[in-house]
Formats: sequence, structure tokens, C-alpha cells
Amino acid sequence: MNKAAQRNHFFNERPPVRRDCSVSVVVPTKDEAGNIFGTVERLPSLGTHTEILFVDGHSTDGTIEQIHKVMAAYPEKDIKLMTQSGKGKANAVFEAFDAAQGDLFMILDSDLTVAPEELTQFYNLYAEGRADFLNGCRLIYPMEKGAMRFLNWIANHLFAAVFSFMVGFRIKDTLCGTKAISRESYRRLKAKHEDLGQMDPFGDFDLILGAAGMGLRVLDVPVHYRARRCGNVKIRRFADGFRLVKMLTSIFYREDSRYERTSGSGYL
Ligand SMILES: Nc1nc2c(ncn2[C@@H]2O[C@H](COP(=O)(O)OP(=O)(O)OP(=O)(O)O)[C@@H](O)[C@H]2O)c(=O)[nH]1
Ligand SMILES: [Mg+2]
Repeated sequence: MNKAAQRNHFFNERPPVRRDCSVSVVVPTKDEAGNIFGTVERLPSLGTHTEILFVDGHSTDGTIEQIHKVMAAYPEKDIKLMTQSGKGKANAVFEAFDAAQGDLFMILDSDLTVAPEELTQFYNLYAEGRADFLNGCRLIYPMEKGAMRFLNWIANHLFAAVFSFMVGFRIKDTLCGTKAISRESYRRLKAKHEDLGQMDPFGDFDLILGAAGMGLRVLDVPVHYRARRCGNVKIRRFADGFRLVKMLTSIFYREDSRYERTSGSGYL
């Protein structure tokens, strides 16, 4: 059975038992001091245990101090802090995945543009056995004015079209920061792709391509998308956009040996 058929087969056969588990919510932060308390206070409790793992990118605006304060204010919560060794969101997220203790890993951006409350539906979909990789999708509900800049909106649609062609099924929003993958799937992904996050500045492409390449059941989960209330955007639209195009081009032209061609469903 090829990977696309395998995926459809799984979609049609829901596992009969729930798979309740513990959750690690990885929260990348870079100069997000004004958003730390909101993140912790609004994050619902998920699964059998919720670990909140902040991974900081050498913030200079008091973010670290805010994280220490929130840890002291909520001693009953399992809040941890680590500092990434390198640069960029992908490096932060993958280092945090390596340290996380839960069974299901989720990523929640600390800009709070996607509400922490929405993670409940990610957990439920996973626990009900409906999917193995949950990908937030900001392009279904109406968006708050100013949430996504016009160029980002265009780029998102272009990347979605290219990705859908590459993975052999429809994926609508490749760059949403909110995602969930199990510890076990991440372990398999890492074994196959040692250099996760080296070409991809955010980690979104590595995760989607990796999930599709392993034949995981990938599900777009609609999320509401709001404008930032505090702090500034960290992505460098042109430099990071160029890196993403370069990554896709190298996979497309078979220069990147990490991806093998599969029968019928593209370049994974
Ligand atoms: N640890 C770490 N976190 C980062 C880094 N760059 C961005 N982040 C965090 O990653 C999340 C996403 O960054 P944003 O600046 O919101 O970028 P974006 O969401 O891609 O861009 P917008 O769609 O315009 O909001 C935020 O929580 C940032 O604080 C980094 O280099 N290291
Ligand atoms: Mg953002």
C-alpha cells in the first residue's frame, strides 16, 4: 500500500479506544515579556498531565524574568524554562522537543495570535485517534483585521499549493505555528532527518514533510487568528521566505537526499 492509500485507510478506520496521554506544550519566546502570564493563565489543562516548556531565544526585554515570575506565581503548574543553544525558532522548537517529557508535543507561539484555549481541540482530535499530526490552519475562520500581512497571505497560499502537490494530499496552511505530534512520531522523524531545522527557519516545513513522509494521518485543524497585542514580529519575511523557497527547490530537484521519492505521492 502506498503512503497516500495507507493514510486514507487509517482515516476510514478509527481506533476503538481513546489514547489519553500527557502533553508537553512547547512555547518558543523571543522578546515576549508582555505575553508570558497570558500564555500560562489561558492555557487549559491538557490530557493526563500538562508540561509547559518555554524555550527562549536569548530575549533581552525581561521575558526570562517574567517566566521566573510566572513559575513562582503558579507553583502547582509544571512550568519549565530552557534557553536554546542556537538561533531561530526551528532550533528552539526541536531542542525543546528533545527535552520535553510528555507523550504528545504541541507548539504554541507566545505571541498569542492563536489562542491557547484552542489547544484543547488538538488534544481531543489526537486522543480520539482521528489524526497523528495536527496542523493548525488559520485560513478557514475569518481573520482579525491586521493578523496576517498581505504578502504573508499570498506566500501562505503559494506554499500551500506547492506542498499539496508535493505531499499528494491537500494541506491549506503550511506556516501556522500551532501543531501537535506525538513523542514517538517525533523520535522516528528525528532518526530519519538528523538535520531537522537546519534549512527550515521555523520547523513547520520539516514537520509537515516529515509527517507526510512517514505516512502519518495529517489533519488541518481550523484555528482563529488574531493580531498581536504585545511585542513585535520576529520573522524576517524576505530572508526567511527565501530560505523556505530554497529548501523546497532543493527537495524538488532531488538535491536533498533526506527525501526519497514514493510511488505516486510526490517527493517525500
Ligand atoms: N526561542 C525562539 N523563539 C522565537 C524565535 N523567533 C521567533 N520566536 C517565537 O516564535 C513565535 C512566532 O514568531 P512571530 O514573530 O510571531 O512570527 P510569526 O508568527 O511567524 O509571524 P506573524 O505571522 O507575523 O506573527 C513567537 O512566539 C516568537 O516569540 C527565536 O529565534 N527563538
Ligand atoms: Mg506570530
